[in-house]
Amino acid sequence: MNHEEHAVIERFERGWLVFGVGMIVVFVVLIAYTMANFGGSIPVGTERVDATKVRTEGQFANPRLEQVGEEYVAYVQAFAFGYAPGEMRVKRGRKVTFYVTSPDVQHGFMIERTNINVQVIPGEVARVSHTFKEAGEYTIICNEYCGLGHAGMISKIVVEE
Ligand SMILES: [Cu+2]
Repeated sequence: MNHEEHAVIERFERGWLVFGVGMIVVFVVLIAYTMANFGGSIPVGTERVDATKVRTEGQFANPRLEQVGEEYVAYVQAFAFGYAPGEMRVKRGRKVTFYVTSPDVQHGFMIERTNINVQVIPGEVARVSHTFKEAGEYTIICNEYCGLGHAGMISKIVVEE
């Protein structure tokens, strides 16, 4: 290989190195942007609970949707094979924070047409939040296999104007 060819390869390599580093920067910026603006749909494990006492003690023994100031807080039990509370109704444009746990096996908590999609593990509380920007009915779906009733494990959240 003569000197000229060598220089060409160096330029070519440098170009790809710059491109590679540039892509890493782009990805880091995109991830940071997503976390800053859409971080609510990233589940936060807030606490541990005794799965055998979920139905009888603590916040989840009284599953509910509560209005707290301008926002909502929901304590949700995902059980085989349903959700409590059942249908939830909220106003459009208000932030809803869901705390979800299971008294039995693993479940999923996915709300269609949103980024809410979390695993519900017995013994753990998953926290996610979402602001519904459009009124309508949103189906909540269990997307983690939990037994024979799994396919019918659905609920809904109604967003009103
Ligand atoms: Cu399930």
